[in-house]
Formats: sequence, structure tokens, C-alpha cells
Amino acid sequence: MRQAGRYLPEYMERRKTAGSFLDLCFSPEFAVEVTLQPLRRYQMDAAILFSDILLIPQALGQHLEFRQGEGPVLTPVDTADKINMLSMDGLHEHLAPVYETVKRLHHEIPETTALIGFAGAPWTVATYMVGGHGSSDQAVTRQFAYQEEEVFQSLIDLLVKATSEYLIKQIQQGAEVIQLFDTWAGNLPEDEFQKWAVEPVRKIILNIRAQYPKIPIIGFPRGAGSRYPDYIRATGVTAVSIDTTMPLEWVRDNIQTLCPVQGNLDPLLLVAGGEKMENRVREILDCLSEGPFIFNLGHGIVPQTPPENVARVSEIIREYQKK
Ligand code: 1CP
Repeated sequence: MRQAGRYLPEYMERRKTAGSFLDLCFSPEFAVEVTLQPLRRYQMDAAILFSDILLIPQALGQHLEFRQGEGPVLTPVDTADKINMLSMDGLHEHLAPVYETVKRLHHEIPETTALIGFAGAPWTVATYMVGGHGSSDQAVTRQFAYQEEEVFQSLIDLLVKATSEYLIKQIQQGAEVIQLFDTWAGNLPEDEFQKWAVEPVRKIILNIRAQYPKIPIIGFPRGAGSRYPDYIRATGVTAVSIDTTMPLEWVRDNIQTLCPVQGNLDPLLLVAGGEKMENRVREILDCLSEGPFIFNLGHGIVPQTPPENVARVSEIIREYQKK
């Protein structure tokens, strides 16, 4: 999950110096620094590259801004003509600073710390591209996919190609694990889940594995619920991130039997802290640590998180491991 960001005062300071969030993403020096910030404070086993899933639309030629208090704003690509204007021609040149960041991180982080590269899964990235901003129901994009299915398919195909190449480059530069974030997969009905969440991820994984057969790939089909097992079998992911809603015993019996899982502390419990947070951390460990398991949050860390609560969680996990 996201582990760097606005809850850390040192991040806010660095972002001020960088200028904007996008300047931070495109400065290898600052992006390395911000990736390492959580590692300096806590005993994390992995670092996740500091970047964003929306750099791909920008690299394909779509206008992108991050407005204060509003999040990402893109000029919607919601017609065949606008989608046809997107191009992979400048993709790698545009993303070169990200590859440089991965390369530097590979040399800077300790050998015992895994370096995770990532991208958004095509469906989630497409919801921002077509809708022009984040939304809780992705209605604009879901409707577009019904009414203009062929056009939408061409956008997804482009994203499959761009994302596969982008991730292969990250691996070439030293990413040791890849994570694919499908934050909005859960709102898709059955057939659409197959078409837009499963198929594109299956193809990306095939493309990556053609060059790197052994690279671990973690999928995060947030909100997939009972569809997690099918998703795992159909896409070929190595492991899955489970979101905050997943019942632990069900995960143990139906998912951990198929692959390693990571998750699923509610990021808001990390804000609340205290006994409730500590009890839940132990419950998660008690239920899932007998099988293949990576402790993690069930979604990204939020800005109002007190850093000392993260330290406390890390401490509980380390004490638990010693038992
Ligand atoms: O400084 C700031 O204000 C920027 C906040 C921020 C950060 C820290 C954004 C804007 N992106 C990021 C980094 C980021 N995003 C990482 C890097 C790793 C790390 O921080 O340690 C990762 C993995 C992401 C992934 C991401 N971006 C997702 C998928 C995962 C998830 O959490 O759901 C999504 C949906 C985005 C889009 C995005 N980027 C930023 C915002 C505010 C959003 C959400 C927009 C919305 O409301 O829909």
C-alpha cells in the first residue's frame, strides 16, 4: 500500500521544496528521498516506489493536474477521437525520471528490503481518464463502457500495452516485486469484472512473465469480495492484497490456500490508535500468520495518521514474530 505521504512532516517539507506533487514524482532525487522516509522511521520489510498511477495517462498525452484539496483533474478522454489522440510514442521518454528513481533506489535500499514497483490496473486508470477525476461510483466510465464498448476496449488495450512496458522497465531498473492497484474493481458487475478487471491484468502478467517468468506480482482488486479466488486463478497473480472489508477466516480458508495474502488493517484504525487498533492488529496476525502472509493495510495510509501509531503497529508485529 501507499506508505509515504502527507502524514509525515518530512514529506510535507520535501513537497514544499519540490514545488508540487508531480514535481516530486518527476525528480529522482526527491522521489528517492520520499520513498526512503518511512524506512528511516519504521522497520519496514519493503519500500514502494514513490510515484502515482496517473503518470501513465499523462505520458500517453492526457492533461493532468493535482489541485490542492481536489485531487487529480484530467481532461476527459470520452470519445473515440480523443482516445485515438493518445499515443505511446513519448511514453518512455516521459517516464524516464521514474526509471531513474527505481535505479537509484535499487542501489540505496538495504539488500534485505524489497523494492516494490507498481502501476494502476487498466480499469482503475481508465476511470480517471474517462471521468476526468476520482469518483466513488465510477458511473461515467461504467456507462461509457456499456455504450461505447469497442472504443472503451481500445483504451483498455492501449493501457495494457503501456502498463506492461512501463512495469518491464521498472523491473529492468531493479524493482523486485510488482503491485497492480485496481482500486475501483469492486463496483463492476460480474461480466464487466471479467472483461475490465480480470482480462487486462491477465494480459499484463503474461507480457511481464514472457520476460521475467519469476517476478512476484501482487494484485489488489479492491472490493472483489467473493471473487478474489477466481481473480487469483484467472489472472495468475503471485499474491493478493486484501481490502479492509474481507473477513479474516474466509480469507484464511479460501484465499490463503491459493496464494500469499497481504492486508488488511483499516487505515482509519491507524488514525484512531489505542487498544482498538492494537487488538485488531493481533486478530489479523492470529488468523493469518500461520499461512503465507504479509502484514499490511487494507488501503493507503491517510494524511491524518499519527506517525507514532504506525511505529506502534510495527512494534507489535515484530514482538509477535519473536514469539
Ligand atoms: O502530496 C499529495 O498531496 C499527494 C498525495 C498522493 C500520494 C502520496 C497522491 C495523489 N499519490 C501519492 C503516491 C502514490 N499513489 C503511491 C506511492 C507510494 C507511497 O506513497 O508510498 C501509490 C502506490 C499510489 C497509488 C494510487 N494513486 C492509487 C491506487 C492505490 C489506492 O490507494 O487506491 C490511486 C487510486 C491513486 C490516485 C490518486 N493519487 C493521488 C490521489 C489523491 C489519488 C486519489 C484520487 C481520488 O480521490 O480518486
